[in-house]
Amino acid sequence: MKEELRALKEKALSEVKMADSLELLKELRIKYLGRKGPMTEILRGIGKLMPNERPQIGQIVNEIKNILETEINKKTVFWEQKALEDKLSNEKVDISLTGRKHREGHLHPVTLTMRKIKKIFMCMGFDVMEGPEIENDYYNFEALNLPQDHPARDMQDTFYITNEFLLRTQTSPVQVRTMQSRESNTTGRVIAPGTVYRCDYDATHSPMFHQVEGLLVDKDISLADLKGTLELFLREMFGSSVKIRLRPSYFPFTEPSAEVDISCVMCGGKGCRVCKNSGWLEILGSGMVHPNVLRMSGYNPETMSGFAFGLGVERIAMLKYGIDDLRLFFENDLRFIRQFK
Ligand code: 2U9
Repeated sequence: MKEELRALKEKALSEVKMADSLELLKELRIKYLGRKGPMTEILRGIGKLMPNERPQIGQIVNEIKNILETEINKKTVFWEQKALEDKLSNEKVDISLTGRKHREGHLHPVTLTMRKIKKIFMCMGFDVMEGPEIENDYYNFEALNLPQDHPARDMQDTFYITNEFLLRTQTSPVQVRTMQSRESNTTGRVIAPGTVYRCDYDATHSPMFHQVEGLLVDKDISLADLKGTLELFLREMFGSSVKIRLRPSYFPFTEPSAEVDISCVMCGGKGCRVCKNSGWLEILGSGMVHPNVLRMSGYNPETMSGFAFGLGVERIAMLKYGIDDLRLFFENDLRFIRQFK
């Protein structure tokens, strides 16, 4: 019996020694130490042995069980450790690998142009004012000297929400609201940048576009102030060599009114395709604020005067960057947009 137990011990130990996986060790634990294993069998049949042999055999079996248990546990810890190490090295993040590069975004050319315009006027002491894009007939037309049935309303046909509410065709309502919110006859200089809407669509017009309008009200303001301010702005925008000229024009909200031209930024005034050989480019509209407009906003035109101007941001951006179709700004073609990084 002792000899049998010794052989069993050797066989079990050598199998444990050879075991090279956790699964195998689990099987060996069941095979040798489980309820149906040889050790349990022997202990169960111990009663059949000679009484004097029983304690000795019982002791040997328990010793073998303890030795096997210890060896299986040691090997299990070894293979568990090995599995963990394998997992850690297989799943290791290689921090030396170059990551996937994210494309950096940038501002839209219209935003860039808008920011530049705002910055120049802010440096000249203008406040930036904003207002609603859905306006009513009074602020968009009436208060700007464009009563019902005024023929100039046709040039600013827009999108109506109701008979009274519409998408604003210009940012002038912002200046009207500003004047009306201030105490009568207070001096002020404001610009109103923002989105405006008109029923227009071709290479130089879009149903949605951006404007910056300006208004300065004070005592003794003249056309010379208007010209000086706009000349400074246009030189900052297009370079110090740019020349300007004023041409008489008509706007219902200003009297007198003038279109402002700059010497062509493409040919320097010599004449080219862009300026249609005239050497000049039409850049913005302006004028002295109409007495009716001042009066309707609570100002006294006898003591106060002011000038106003308006420009289309897309038009400025087109001239600044040499773009010949305004629709390119809104088509979201990244090949176009990425050129302005
Ligand atoms: C108030 C009074 C007068 C704003 C002005 C223009 C001339 C003008 C156009 C330029 C290109 C619009 O985007 S565009 O088509 N604007 O020519 N705008 S004077 O005059 C005002 C504004 C506010 C209270």
